[in-house]
Amino acid sequence: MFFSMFVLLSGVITLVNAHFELAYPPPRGPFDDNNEVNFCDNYVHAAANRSEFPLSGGFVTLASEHVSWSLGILLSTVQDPTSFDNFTTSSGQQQLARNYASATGVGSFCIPLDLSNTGISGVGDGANVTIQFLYNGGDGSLYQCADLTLSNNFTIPSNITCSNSSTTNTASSSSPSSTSSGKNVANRIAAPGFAGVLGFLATLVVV
Ligand SMILES: *[C@@H]1O[C@H](CO)[C@@H](O)[C@H](O)[C@H]1NC(C)=O
Ligand SMILES: *[C@@H]1O[C@H](CO)[C@@H](O)[C@H](O)[C@H]1NC(C)=O
Ligand SMILES: *[C@@H]1O[C@H](CO)[C@@H](O)[C@H](O)[C@H]1NC(C)=O
Ligand SMILES: *[C@@H]1O[C@H](CO)[C@@H](O)[C@H](O)[C@H]1NC(C)=O
Ligand SMILES: *[C@@H]1O[C@H](CO)[C@@H](O)[C@H](O)[C@H]1NC(C)=O
Ligand SMILES: *[C@@H]1O[C@H](CO)[C@@H](O)[C@H](O)[C@H]1NC(C)=O
Ligand SMILES: [Cu+2]
Repeated sequence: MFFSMFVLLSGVITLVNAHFELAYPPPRGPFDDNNEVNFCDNYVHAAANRSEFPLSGGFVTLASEHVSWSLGILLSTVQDPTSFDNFTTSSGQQQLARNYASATGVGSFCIPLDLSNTGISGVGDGANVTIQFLYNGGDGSLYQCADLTLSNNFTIPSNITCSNSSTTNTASSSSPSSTSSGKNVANRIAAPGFAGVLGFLATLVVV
């Protein structure tokens, strides 16, 4: 009974705190958990230092802290996209570099992103574009952006690894992970879970 309360409590608290974190390409600014509900994680202007990104055969990596989630990737060809309007087509629809797709698992994910076949006008060698990640793990839409310069001759450095390492069980997600972003996730999930357990034990003492 105590064990099941433990699992239940830490699970609930994890859900309340969990989000997602873009790892590669680097986001507009340092990850801000509390502002992820806002446009571009509340970094309103494009970064001056854009990341080079391959026009074809690219990939993105992120850490998911929710077990069940969906992800779409919007694209803007505006030099300094400051609003969701700047990520729409001429007919006002979301301009998608990757269609929404659902996935399961907490941990690190690598998602292929070939921008050369999106058919979006203005996407080409040397173009400045911004991609905006739209993630939903069940607690509303969350956003992070990366400002890019596309290139035909750029290859993602080999120290940026593309692999998935996840678990669908949050209770075991504090086990060591092979990637740094995985560790971050595990730490952030473990901390509130542990605090929750302490709170629960404190309640028991009071009662
Ligand atoms: C791309 O953005 C950089 C600044 O981030 C700017 O210096 C450069 O002129 C832009 N390139 C194009 C093709 O607009
Ligand atoms: C841009 O520079 C800032 C400040 O030095 C840094 O935090 C950020 O990671 C850099 N972004 C990219 C895409 O290199
Ligand atoms: C970007 O969005 C802003 C605010 O909605 C709008 O005023 C501006 O015209 C847009 N820029 C482009 C190039 O579409
Ligand atoms: C790679 O492509 C970019 C964008 O077209 C260009 O600015 C750069 O000079 C190229 N670099 C090499 C080494 O060819
Ligand atoms: C990858 O190596 C480059 C130098 O080649 C370094 O600047 C960068 O920080 C490394 N990135 C990671 C994620 O280790
Ligand atoms: C990782 O998982 C995502 C979501 O299920 C999937 O789209 C992607 O292709 C996977 N990546 C690799 C490298 O297997
Ligand atoms: Cu969340």
